Amino acid sequence: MLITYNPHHHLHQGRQEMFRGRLVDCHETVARLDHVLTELQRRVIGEVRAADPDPAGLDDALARLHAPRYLRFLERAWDDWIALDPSNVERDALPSVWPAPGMRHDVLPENFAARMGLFSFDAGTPIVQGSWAAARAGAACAIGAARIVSSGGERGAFALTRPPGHHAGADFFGGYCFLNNSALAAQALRDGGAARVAVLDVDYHHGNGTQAIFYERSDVLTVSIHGDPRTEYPFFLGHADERGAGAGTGFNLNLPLPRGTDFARWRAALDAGLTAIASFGAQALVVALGVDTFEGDPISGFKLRSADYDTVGEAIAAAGLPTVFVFEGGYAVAEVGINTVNVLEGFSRRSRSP
Ligand code: SP5
Ligand code: ZN
Repeated sequence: MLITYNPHHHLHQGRQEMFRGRLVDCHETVARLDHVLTELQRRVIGEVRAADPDPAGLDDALARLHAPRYLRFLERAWDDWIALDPSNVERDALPSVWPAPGMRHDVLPENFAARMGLFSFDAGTPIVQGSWAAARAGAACAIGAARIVSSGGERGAFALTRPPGHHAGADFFGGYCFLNNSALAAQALRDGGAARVAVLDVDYHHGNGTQAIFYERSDVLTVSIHGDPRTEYPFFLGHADERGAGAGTGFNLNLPLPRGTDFARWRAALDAGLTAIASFGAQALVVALGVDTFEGDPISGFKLRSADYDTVGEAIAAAGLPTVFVFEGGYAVAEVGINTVNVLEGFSRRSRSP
């Protein structure tokens, strides 16, 4: 399989995120991706290549799924943050005020702090000077991987990118995410000729952004296995009764599991998700690959062990679909590399000898 990484990912590194009334060090770090790259050098899974950060048609592809005024906001965010107060150059940009339901979302505030609130849902996702460049190149990485799989060049590809994407919606950031890389990869597979595409989100946290983007569409099935939002982030979406709306009714499947879930129970949910993907008749698959389901993850609550990830990769390969893996969460330092590469190794082995 082909592995492409975001060559500009290091331009995004937040300093602190808001957590329960204090600022704590960011969990979403440059080192996460570097751990995966190091492991990919130790165990050769396939060619590792820097992604083209600015391929043809990138901005049009972004505007297919994201609102133009949101993209403009992101592009100018750092300059606007400095314009708000020149001493802000020493601080990451974080929102602190949001429009509640019933307040106006249609009027774009002139005040930048207010605009940040309009386009976000948490105070855990700092914007820094290089965030836009990193996020844009990261989206390019995911779209590029999908285009390679679409063209039949590879059965599988891995977009190794950060910042992650699955919490970002059409017009909001949050959960360390700005642009929805997995959704953009799914759309690229559609544009490449797959009539039905499935997104399988195995990150610990519900893929609320991806669900929202495709909620009323029947051509993209979204499946997410995640910590029950009654107790787990992102809290306000991801329940089992969310099945899609309008034309998309029946094309969203949430499989929430309680904190503390072990691999046997998680694996049963994976099988249910893969069964739904087969019944849907998917012609291509995007895996939103978060490895924050690991027992040692510092911010999550499932109990998967490193060896389990190999089994996950095998099970995904057994679906027999052209597959684009997109890197999402996973925060337990070195094991992030081992666990991610275990998935890819299981997938590759099973792909070669089905
Ligand atoms: C892509 C992804 O996995 N995003 C997850 C975003 C979770 N953000 C909230 C996490 C708050 C956890 N803080 C724990 C502090 C422990 N000292
Ligand atoms: Zn996560």
